[in-house]
Amino acid sequence: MSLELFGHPFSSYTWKALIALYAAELEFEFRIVDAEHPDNVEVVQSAGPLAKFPVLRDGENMLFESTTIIEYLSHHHASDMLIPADPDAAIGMRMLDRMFDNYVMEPMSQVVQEYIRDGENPDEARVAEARGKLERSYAWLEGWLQFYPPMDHVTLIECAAAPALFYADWVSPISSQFPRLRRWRAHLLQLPPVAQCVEDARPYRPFFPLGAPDRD
Ligand SMILES: N[C@@H](CCC(=O)N[C@@H](CS)C(=O)NCC(=O)O)C(=O)O
Repeated sequence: MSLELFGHPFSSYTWKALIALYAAELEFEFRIVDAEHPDNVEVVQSAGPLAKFPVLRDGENMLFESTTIIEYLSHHHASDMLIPADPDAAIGMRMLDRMFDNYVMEPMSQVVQEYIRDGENPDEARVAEARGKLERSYAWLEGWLQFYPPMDHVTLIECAAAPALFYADWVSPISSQFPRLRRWRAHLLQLPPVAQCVEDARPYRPFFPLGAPDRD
């Protein structure tokens, strides 16, 4: 039975799962979730309580939550290449995954949501608070990167980091105060599985609520 991923090419969490699928060189069907594909929307609605994507279908198995999807792919289809089988080695990786989702993706998406709510008149206090959180995360990552050299190998960390940093930098540019983080973001974007996501999402850039920058 073939793997099917339901998501959208411009969605950061869809990228997270796509990067894993591309890195493990797994065959899969991409099912776009949009108004023109109501069947795919229905699958996503039936998978989890809030109809969020990505969703992975593997025969009888239906999974939502990008990290869970990567855990499943790594264990069942990729010989543990995305998350080490050794529990201790995996703990640090899972902590970083939570770091990217909760402390980078979340404040980035708070800013985006504020512009979706009212692009002309976003709540400046909320935007400033979310950008402040991003700055604190950038500072933490700058320190962490002393011990984590850029790798060509893709793990759960790269899957979570690449989309989070790609869009976070659009919302709150990573300043020259954080040279290691800037270099690592550039490194991540040129990894083939990530570059593929960047290219496939390019046609949707005009829909970015803050206006997509003319780079990347
Ligand atoms: N924690 C979820 C977050 C998924 C998520 O927020 N997906 C967004 C797209 S990037 C979504 O489904 N948005 C549509 C909606 O919330 O209705 C995961 O890791 O998969």
